[in-house]
Parts: sequence; C-alpha cells; structure tokens
Amino acid sequence: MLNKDKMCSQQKLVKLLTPKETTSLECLFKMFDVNNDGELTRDELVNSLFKFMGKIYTREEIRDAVQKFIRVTDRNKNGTIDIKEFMSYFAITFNKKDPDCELREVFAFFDEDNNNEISHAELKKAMNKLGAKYTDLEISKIMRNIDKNGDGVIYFDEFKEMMSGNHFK
Ligand SMILES: [Ca+2]
Ligand SMILES: [Ca+2]
Ligand SMILES: [Ca+2]
Ligand SMILES: [Ca+2]
Repeated sequence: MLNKDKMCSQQKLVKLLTPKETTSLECLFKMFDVNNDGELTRDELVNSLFKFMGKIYTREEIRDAVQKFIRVTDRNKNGTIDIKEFMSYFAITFNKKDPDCELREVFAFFDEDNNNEISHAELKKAMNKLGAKYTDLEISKIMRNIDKNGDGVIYFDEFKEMMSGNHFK
C-alpha cells in the first residue's frame, strides 16, 4: 500500500512525454521489434543496434550496452522490453521526472516511520539532521503553518502546498 503511493508509476512517467516524442519512440520501438510481437528481446536489440552502429561499436560492446539497458528497463523482469517499459526508460532519460516524485522523496526523508504523515517529533529530528536546531516552540510554529487542517500532523498534500508556497522564503 505504502509503496504504491510512493512509487512513480510507469503510466505517470509515460504521460510526461510529448506526443511527438511518443510517436518517435513508437517508431523506434517498431523498428527494433523485428518479429512484431510487442516485446524487444536482447537479440532484437543487439541486431538492430549493430545495424546502425556496427561501424562505431563492436558487437560485444553493443551486447554489453543492451544487457545493461534491459537490466534497468525491464521492470516486470520477464527478460524482454515492452513499449511501456521502453517509453518509461526514455521519459526518465529525457529527465522529465514526475515533479511529485522528488517531493515524495523529500517527504519520505521527514517521515521517518513511513506512516505517510510527519509528526512534530519527526519534523524536529529531520530539521536537526539538516543542521537547523529548532526549539519545540519553533517546531510547533512551523507545524501550525503547514498543518492546514490542524490535526497535528503533516500529510503529503499539506507538505506539497508548503513546498510550492515557499513558506520558508
Ligand atoms: Ca519482438
Ligand atoms: Ca518486460
Ligand atoms: Ca511519520
Ligand atoms: Ca494535517
């Protein structure tokens, strides 16, 4: 449950590509997918890449690169790359991370026990870790600012609002 919330899904990543990028990637995928079964095998990738880059790289080098590519891209670990895996790889490579994704990492840094809320104690501890020594009173003040619904803990939505509103400026 927690993971589902914290993970940046493939679907989300793919949406970050522009329609133009999506189309070119689809073309590229089709070009690589020689037998047209919707999955790129290692051999398909090696053969296609060798055709394009055989003059620059040896087959060995290409095979190594493909192996690495499959290792990081094959999310469902079935040994081949489908179009979604292919596209999420490039979505990440084009460095269009889900903006929420980074924020969730920051949130997780504060949320030490991973219960999806930041308590007073957790905020204080995290601030200490960051080198900012706050008293309990100061922490309470900060909490009050961020804790919009006043329930004493900070949820991701509240955290996000705080980050986008630049309360610390
Ligand atoms: Ca194939
Ligand atoms: Ca796969
Ligand atoms: Ca917590
Ligand atoms: Ca709250």
